[in-house]
Amino acid sequence: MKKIVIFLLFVFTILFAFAQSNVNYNENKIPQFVVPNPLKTFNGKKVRNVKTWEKKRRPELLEFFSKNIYGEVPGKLKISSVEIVEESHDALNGKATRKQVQISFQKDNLTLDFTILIYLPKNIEKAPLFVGYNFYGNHTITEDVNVIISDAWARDNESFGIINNQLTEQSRGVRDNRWAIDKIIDAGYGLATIYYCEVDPDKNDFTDGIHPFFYEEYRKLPFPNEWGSIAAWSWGLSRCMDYFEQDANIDESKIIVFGHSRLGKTSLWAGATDERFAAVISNNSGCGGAALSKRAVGETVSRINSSFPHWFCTNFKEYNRNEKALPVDQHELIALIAPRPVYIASAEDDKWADPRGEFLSAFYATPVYKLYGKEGIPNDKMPAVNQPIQNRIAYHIRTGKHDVTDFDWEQYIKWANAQLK
Ligand code: GTR
Repeated sequence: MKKIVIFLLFVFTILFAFAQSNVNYNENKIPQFVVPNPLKTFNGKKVRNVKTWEKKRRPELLEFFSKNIYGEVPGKLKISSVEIVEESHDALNGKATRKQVQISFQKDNLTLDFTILIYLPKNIEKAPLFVGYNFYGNHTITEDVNVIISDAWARDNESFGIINNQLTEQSRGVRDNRWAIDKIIDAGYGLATIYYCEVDPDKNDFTDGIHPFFYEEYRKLPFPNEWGSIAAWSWGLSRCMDYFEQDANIDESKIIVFGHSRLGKTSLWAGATDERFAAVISNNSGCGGAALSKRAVGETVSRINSSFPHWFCTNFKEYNRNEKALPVDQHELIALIAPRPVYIASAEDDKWADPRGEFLSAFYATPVYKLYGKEGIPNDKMPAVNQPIQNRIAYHIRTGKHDVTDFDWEQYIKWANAQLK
């Protein structure tokens, strides 16, 4: 038995090493490709003004991304009830109000709820707000003992004390380094966060989370053009927005949707599909987020679709090892956010996410922002590390690894101050 295990480990190690060696990080080995022109319709017409962009080009791009990449939401579902399950005016040493708001959905015999943890600065009547998902539960973003621990499914993580897919007290505050709460509140912004697996557990299973609310009984899977998990998480952010519109202490005209990594892919899609979001931040989002797919640097379409078959819609698999067939690329996802402010951020050591590909997307989205008279990224030369470009399209590459740091938040706050005034 022991011998078999050792043999299998050996085989896996070889296979893993082989798979890694196939990852391209070399600029000279990037396939030749043409960057699709965001200002040319699929049947070749030039887009010369905002009207044609908004009436013709934007809708056809949005439709393409919906049906072929993230997947369409198969119907509509309204919030059934909202309950403030906990509230305190004495949070964060007295400078903030904390609210934990449960959003519930009911349909036939199904129920689902998720809890938004909200901190609002006390000295502001109607606060602008950053909203974003977290990876391991609301209680991981702060040491605050009053934050409720979710009982939703969680990926096991021994160092966070997560076993049998259950979150525990042990992980309270373990991710507080990723959420600069004090800086955010001191700058006059609120912060709202939700545990993403409460909306849809991050696993290849369409019978859980919000998905089954949208299917007739005979159906267990979405159609090839229908949503994967990223679209489901984006949908959840829109439901948060529905709530923010009702909360008298929140300025719903200044909601900035934020996300890191897979959740940074999600924030871009949420910003593209829901124009109520005033600004979008996508931190280290990589493949299927800000990075250009056609470069095929680091993580590729086929890799992401095989490691995470549930993130995108089935139609996206058509482009596995076939990026050249894509009539769009991710700069056009950023362009869908125009003219609203959008911030793309990379990390120097996060090669898997292709920092240059993330930067170039921001650059190639610029002509659409220019149509609106807004400034994007001036040229295709990447800025030096830790030297942000902060226009209506903003970009930085910071030193360090795949992560969210105080440096990132300092830039986001400064830029939000300038853009949303
Ligand atoms: C990686 C994945 C990336 C990124 C990341 C994350 O494993 O390959 O696309 O989304 O996970 O979300 O942390």
